[in-house]
Amino acid sequence: MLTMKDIVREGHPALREKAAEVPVPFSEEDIKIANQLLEFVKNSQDPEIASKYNLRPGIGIAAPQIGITKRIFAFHVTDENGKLYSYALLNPKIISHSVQMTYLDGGEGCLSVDREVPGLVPRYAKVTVKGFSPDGSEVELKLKGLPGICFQHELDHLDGIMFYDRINEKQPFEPPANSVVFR
Ligand code: K2U
Ligand code: NI
Repeated sequence: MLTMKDIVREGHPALREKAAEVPVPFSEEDIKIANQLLEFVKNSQDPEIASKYNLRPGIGIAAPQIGITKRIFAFHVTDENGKLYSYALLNPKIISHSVQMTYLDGGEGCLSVDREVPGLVPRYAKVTVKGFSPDGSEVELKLKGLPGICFQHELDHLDGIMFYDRINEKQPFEPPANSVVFR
């Protein structure tokens, strides 16, 4: 199982590369990576496992965060209505998005960033996304709220973008134009 020692931190080149599309049909190795990422996120939210293995709680993680520059990430997150979104996705993409923006009230953090970076991170309020599950089936989702923010945070990791790259340097707490806060 993956633990915190497998997670690379700021300064590691994998966090700044554009990750490569995963060849189809998916190899056993790429399927294993996808499943391990989802297992990590689930474990990190299990109080017993997280405490036993000292895991930092997360709702998502991307392959570049374990040093693998492939377009794979996982998320395990519940929306404001209690609907669980639990997916490992290969070759994920945003196929459309709202004009309206949002941002997480307290700003964002990252499993690869061992420091607080204050400021609001602009995200699309609603996204329509697609990707492929490890079994090869196509997944298309309409996401908003925390699942939508999480998807965009993880997709950024596949493009070498860190959340703080998106914070307004001059006015870090200025709400983005045309945005609604997510609390
Ligand atoms: O990619 C990662 O480093 C995991 C991130 C994902 C994330 C960060 C900010 C906003 C959405 C997703 C976090 O460590 S997960 C920790 C967390 C938990 C609950 C709410 C927000 C962030
Ligand atoms: Ni992150």
